[in-house]
Amino acid sequence: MTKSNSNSWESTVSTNEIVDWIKQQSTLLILTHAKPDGDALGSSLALAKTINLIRETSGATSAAECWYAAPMPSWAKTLIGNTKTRTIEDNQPLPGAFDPEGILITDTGSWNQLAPFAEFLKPRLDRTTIIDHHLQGDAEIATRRHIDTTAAAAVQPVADICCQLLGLNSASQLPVDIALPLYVGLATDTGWFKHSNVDGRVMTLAGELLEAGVNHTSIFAMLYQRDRTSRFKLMARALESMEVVKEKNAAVMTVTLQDFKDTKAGPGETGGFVDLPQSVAAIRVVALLTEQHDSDGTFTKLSLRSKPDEWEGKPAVDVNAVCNTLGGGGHARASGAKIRKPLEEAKAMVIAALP
Ligand SMILES: [Mn+2]
Repeated sequence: MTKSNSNSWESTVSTNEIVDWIKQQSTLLILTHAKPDGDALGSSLALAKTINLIRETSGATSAAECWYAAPMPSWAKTLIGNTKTRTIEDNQPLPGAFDPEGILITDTGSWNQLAPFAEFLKPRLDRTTIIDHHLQGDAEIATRRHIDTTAAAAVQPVADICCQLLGLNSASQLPVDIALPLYVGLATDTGWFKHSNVDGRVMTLAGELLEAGVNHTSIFAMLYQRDRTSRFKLMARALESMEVVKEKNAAVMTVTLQDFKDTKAGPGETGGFVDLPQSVAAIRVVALLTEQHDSDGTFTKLSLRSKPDEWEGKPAVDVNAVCNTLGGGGHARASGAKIRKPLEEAKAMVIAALP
């Protein structure tokens, strides 16, 4: 039995209690981490679509909307459909007039990842609820938290909430436009059902979502077969930069602002690069360092991945622990950090932090 404590990063409410809380809110704003991925978009949109469906069928007008901090993936539009969303570009002020009764945050609970919304959120923490599956977060953001670190994706607890809101026994009964974003979150956070976080619950939910009518081949094509050539040129730069360190067990790749400029690729086009060197037998840890720019200047974004040595029985490096020492975190096998240092300096710090 886990104890509930309002100050530590653990669950304080069940999904049933979140369902009751949602029903009491007349207007809801749904937020997720900046630069949203499949699980961030999937979890937030499935909730918004479910809440709005209930309001529509009961005669009231739609009342849930999602705000996203750019950049957005190119396929986001297909998932969004007719759901009310707002994308906040870098340095753009947040809409001041909207004052939602409740705020739901999915797939994160850390200030780092919610920075673009911080000024809006801070005076409204008492009306905020978090649904997440990460190992770390800032508990002060919401006293109502459902954190399932055993879930592979945030869409898992969200699917449960959507079913409860609609009075369904199984996700196979969900409308397809709600099943679709859930499937996207589940498939992307598991690396298309191949990461260590896949278990029976993941496959059961995936099966139910397929029964609900999700077309998985068209989702795969939408997510992974619509790249621009600029992404390939950038990928070549990243692979070219690869350095093998730590007795050939770790690979470090860098992508510079100049690489983006030369290849005409956008900041959203580095997805999946960090997974590539893992196909090398000896490589057990991969670091991708991306040079980025925001209103506070240039910084380095770190992505870290690890894999166990299946032949010699060595466990995977806990990259969450490594990222913790660099001010970041995430999951044991997939983590990240935002390092406010120039690329080369950040690279030296990362190599030093690796076991
Ligand atoms: Mn996630």
